[in-house]
Amino acid sequence: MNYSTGPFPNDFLWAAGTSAYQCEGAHLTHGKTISVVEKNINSEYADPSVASGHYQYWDIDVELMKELGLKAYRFSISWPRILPNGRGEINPEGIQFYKNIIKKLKKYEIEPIVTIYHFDLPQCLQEEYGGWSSRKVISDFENYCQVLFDHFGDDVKYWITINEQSNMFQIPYLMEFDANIPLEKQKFEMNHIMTLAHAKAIHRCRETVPDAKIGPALGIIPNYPASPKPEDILAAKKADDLRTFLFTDLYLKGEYKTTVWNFLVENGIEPNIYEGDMACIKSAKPDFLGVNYYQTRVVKFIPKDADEKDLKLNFDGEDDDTQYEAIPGLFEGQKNPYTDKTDWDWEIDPVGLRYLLNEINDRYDIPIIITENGIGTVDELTENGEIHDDEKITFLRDHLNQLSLAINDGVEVWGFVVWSFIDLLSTSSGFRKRYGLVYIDRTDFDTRSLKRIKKKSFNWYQNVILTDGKSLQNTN
Ligand code: BGP
Repeated sequence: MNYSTGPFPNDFLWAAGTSAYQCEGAHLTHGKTISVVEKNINSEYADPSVASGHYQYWDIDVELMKELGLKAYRFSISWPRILPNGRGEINPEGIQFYKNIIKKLKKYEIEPIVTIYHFDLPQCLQEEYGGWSSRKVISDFENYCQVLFDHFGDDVKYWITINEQSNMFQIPYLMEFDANIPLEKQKFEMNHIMTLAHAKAIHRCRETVPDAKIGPALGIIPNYPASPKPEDILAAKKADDLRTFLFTDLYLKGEYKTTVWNFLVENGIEPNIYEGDMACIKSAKPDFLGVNYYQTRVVKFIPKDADEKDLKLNFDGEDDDTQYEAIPGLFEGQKNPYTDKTDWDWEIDPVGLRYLLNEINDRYDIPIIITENGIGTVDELTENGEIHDDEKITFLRDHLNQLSLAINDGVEVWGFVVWSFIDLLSTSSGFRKRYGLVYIDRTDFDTRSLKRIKKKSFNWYQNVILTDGKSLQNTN
């Protein structure tokens, strides 16, 4: 890679991102069928039928990307828009929709980075065989990937296999589980099946689009020990093993981490591994690791016999993120007294990004792209129709500065995707929580004009891109 004299490489991909169900709308029209997440998301406030109106206004949106100066745009393709029955007949309108976007991106020299799977399994496959709980999904996913590589492979050279496999099983509305099987057992079985699907996607990509780069995007929350107590230090390590390195070791080394495997066996929740599974996973080497980074977490040790009533297993997926995950015998999350919090109580920790990137680099020595980073805020339109989202600017500036320090530390990072390009349906909180550089004129309950309005952060990021990050050293 060529390094410039500035803090970022010359060919750094300055990007922004979205995902299909969060921005497109038109969720049951133009040949598309419903996905699991669209069916299960809290419909009281999160209605995917219109979302950000991107299906209708994609053209305006790409014009705005050009104006912003984006070098790359990360978006996801909706499986049920391409294959309404999960497999078989292809929806030509779906293909055309993404072809139009890609064509216009290429015209403006904006590199498409395409996520193959961002939470949206076709609901029909869930009903037919239980979705990710069945090995049948692997060949359907493989076939879906093949359709994408065949139709878009000439123009798309960056592919993300699966978004946030690490979080998928923790957030109830992203998956459907069978009430008759112990939950944790199902989760790790599904995780194994999904890892195989990811591996198959890489194999298909190598065969069909050999000049493309492909890798997964993980949501990673690094864990800090609550104190210098040795038990707490170990608890943080175990939390990282279970919530991060389980996935990175599978993707990047093709192995189950021994500490995690032992934990799974001790609890009788290990997945079934068939002959050939691990060879398939190991031989699917990603070109890069995508990292979605929002926050860190503090954990302390809790004994096995801790009072169950006080324990919260996993996120509840709703607004109240102050409910911390706790696993008796391993760890319990708690608030960090040293970091600021977002309006949704997420820890704001730019230094944590540098820490994480160094950690990954030391373990795996693999090129990295930040596939998501940003902050959800309550943005208000002023009387003049402007949005002064200074909190977002500060957040992004601080994280980008830490990113440049990580690059200086020797970590190879080739791109940064602001989450998100336009305001979209927050996975947990609808339109109250806005991540976009571009405001969408709508609320949770009123779709209003869907007008696109550039926020202050849009102009700020435009300048960052224009100066290749050199403006970061200055002010807002
Ligand atoms: C990641 C998802 C994104 C996005 C983001 C913010 O987990 O990949 O799709 O939603 O988190 O999360 P939220 O919208 O819940 O604030």
